Amino acid sequence: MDDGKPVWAPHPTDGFQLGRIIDISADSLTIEPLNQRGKNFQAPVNQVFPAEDDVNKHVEDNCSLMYLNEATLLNNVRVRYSKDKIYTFVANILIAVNPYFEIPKLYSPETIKQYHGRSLGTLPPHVYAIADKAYRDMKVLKMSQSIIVSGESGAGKTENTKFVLRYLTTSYGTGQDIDERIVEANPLLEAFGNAKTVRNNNSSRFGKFVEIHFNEKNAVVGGFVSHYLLEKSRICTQGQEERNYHIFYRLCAGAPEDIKEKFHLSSPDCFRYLSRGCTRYFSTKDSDKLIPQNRKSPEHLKAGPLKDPLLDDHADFNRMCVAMKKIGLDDTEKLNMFRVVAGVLHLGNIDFEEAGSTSGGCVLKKTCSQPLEFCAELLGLDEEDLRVSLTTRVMHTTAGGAKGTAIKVPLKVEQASSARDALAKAIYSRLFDHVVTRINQCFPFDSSAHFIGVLDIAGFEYFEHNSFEQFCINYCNEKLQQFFNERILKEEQELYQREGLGVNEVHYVDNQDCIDLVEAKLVGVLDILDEENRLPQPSDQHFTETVHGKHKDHFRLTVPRKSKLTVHRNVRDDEGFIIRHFAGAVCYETTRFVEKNNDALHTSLASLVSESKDKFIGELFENSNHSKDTKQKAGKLSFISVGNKFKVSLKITYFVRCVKPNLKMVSHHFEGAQILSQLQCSVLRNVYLFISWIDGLVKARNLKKRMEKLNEVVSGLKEGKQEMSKHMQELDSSINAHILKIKVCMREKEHVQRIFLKTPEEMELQLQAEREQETARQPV
Ligand code: AD9
Ligand code: MG
Repeated sequence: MDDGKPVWAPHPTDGFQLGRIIDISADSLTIEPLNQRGKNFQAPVNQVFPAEDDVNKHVEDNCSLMYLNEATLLNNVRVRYSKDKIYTFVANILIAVNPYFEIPKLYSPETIKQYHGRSLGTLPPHVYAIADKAYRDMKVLKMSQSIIVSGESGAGKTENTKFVLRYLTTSYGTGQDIDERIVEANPLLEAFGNAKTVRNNNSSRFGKFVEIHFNEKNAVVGGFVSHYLLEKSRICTQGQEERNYHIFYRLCAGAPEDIKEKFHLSSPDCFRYLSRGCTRYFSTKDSDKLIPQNRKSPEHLKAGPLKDPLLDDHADFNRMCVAMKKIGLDDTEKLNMFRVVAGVLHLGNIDFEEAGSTSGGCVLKKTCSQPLEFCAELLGLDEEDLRVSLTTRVMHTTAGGAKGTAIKVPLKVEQASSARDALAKAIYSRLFDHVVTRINQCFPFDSSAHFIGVLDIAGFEYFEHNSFEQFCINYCNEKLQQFFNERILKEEQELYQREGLGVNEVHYVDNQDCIDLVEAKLVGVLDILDEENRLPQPSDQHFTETVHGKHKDHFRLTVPRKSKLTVHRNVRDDEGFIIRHFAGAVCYETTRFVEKNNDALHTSLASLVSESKDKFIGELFENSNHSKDTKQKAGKLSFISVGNKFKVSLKITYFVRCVKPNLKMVSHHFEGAQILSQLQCSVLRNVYLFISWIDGLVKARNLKKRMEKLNEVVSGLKEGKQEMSKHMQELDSSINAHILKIKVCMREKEHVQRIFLKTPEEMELQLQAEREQETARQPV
């Protein structure tokens, strides 16, 4: 790199800039930027990379770059992005940059046809190319395949997942209803499981694994959706400028008037569960103002998250209804779902105040009789039973170890509020389970030979403030990382070792200890949190102290204050903990961990809803098991079941790594440094392991070839050497002979000249005169 050629050196906003090395010291280089002569700066040796000769040239597969490093990769992706080429291969990993606008014809039916049956690399990189490769591998190898789509929030995972589904059903479907239904299931899933967040207006708040099943003839026969970890805390409260699940707003905005009346719906601003994210207008103290209001407040409708200029809840409601119809849900089912959603909204408006008696309990606020009435009516519950179950809990007195009589223990205001929220979370999450179950019934299949599974998983999250939601998402990613480690890196490494290629071993970090820290029985953070929730007076502080107490010297866990790992030293030690994840250390602030984890229904509420007069509600709670561990097990098992599917049946995995080009969520804007950090420390970290490894591999292969060629030349040279010296001798003697001849000729020439005593010019003149005389003698 020190031969004066341009290099890529770090740049604070662009990621890298072109420069020239002008001085070298032990551990740093002095760089002169190409476009700012004289503005020299120092850069660590390991952050400066050789640049390609033509930095404006781009390649479809990063592996075909002359120099494969993170700077050339970033530049290649940047050049391609500027030409609206958002897909780039890194071997069989596809990088997909979110364009934030519709690129003409990129996903058209004609494009789908083009990729049909074409080998990887014969057409420009595309998510269709990956889908088709997975299909062809399934067909040839007779094994199920998987495609993992990952990336940070808003990077385009869900959109790319949908493109894969559409590609496979269009190309290899039977042209029947089922193909359309698999695609149309998405708007419904998104209505109930997606929400507006500060990072994505349509953020999936659950993970999903969609399987497309094929018969022996490799035609689509059906589909199956597994979901896991729906973000339940969002049902009751949202971050600033964020919203609850789309369905709530769509129902309020788009439902026909008769339905609105029947379900007592009005503006979203009238519901506590929809206005928490809008802290500009509401706080808990404002709750009185919320209840019950069958009016729209012009002030509340002016702006803010409830009225998002980018989201058209009314039109989206209609689109969702079309999708429901297409997948085969009838009006009764649709109304059942809407009724439960409305019931949850009214439940949220029930509020409590101290009873003012010596019992220490609470009562419903006077203004809450209507929400109570509406909620009970919509959920098929007895109004009085609901009131009692929300404000008391049933305990059994024990007499001599035997269960005694049941007594009603009054709940404090906070306890009743959290019981109400737990009920809302239980009802909504069961409704979501039901939506998924119903969707699965819409594309049934008797038997299938293989499937292609697409995993759409929220990527590793690390913000300024990280809470329970980030903890759950990062735990999921840690599991996925483990899968990646085991299946991809380990297997490929073994393969290269078998091939005898001297590629350096890639040292990936085994993250089992991190997973144990979260999910181990009794001592894992999840179990400690569940245990805290069971205490009579749970607190975030006590939970945090227990976590630190149980894992004093754990490599993966540390206290925020003393840690140098993150910048969150303003978080007190009893307010959080830092976990060293595979992708970096994250400080979790544990305030409201207990509340967010608390979705355990106390027995009286659980039995109240499961005995609902309403058949639909009754069925939602039918197979429920209210044992203490239900929630926690469900959280773990449902992910593990996805993981197990990988372990059991999948061989080859393709990765689509989505990249968010900028935080503004706009088109044609490439924030290099931001993208680089996604590539470096986030989900793409392994692509880099992969790249450096492929880089090593490529170099090793090239080296091997060059060595072979050189050896050929050397042995050729040896053989040729003797031959050559023989030739040289022959050549020498023939040259000498020639020289001799020339000398003889020269001497003869001089002799002739001397005889005639003439100079060559005189001889030439004489010859000319003789020729003229000769011509004159010729007869005319
Ligand atoms: V989250 O983790 O669920 O919050 P995703 O799923 O990664 O996130 P999503 O697919 O929802 O992101 O993409 C965000 C938005 O980017 C979409 O709503 C589109 O408006 C936009 N997008 C993403 N991919 C494309 C694309 N290939 N073409 C055009 C796109 N727009
Ligand atoms: Mg998504």
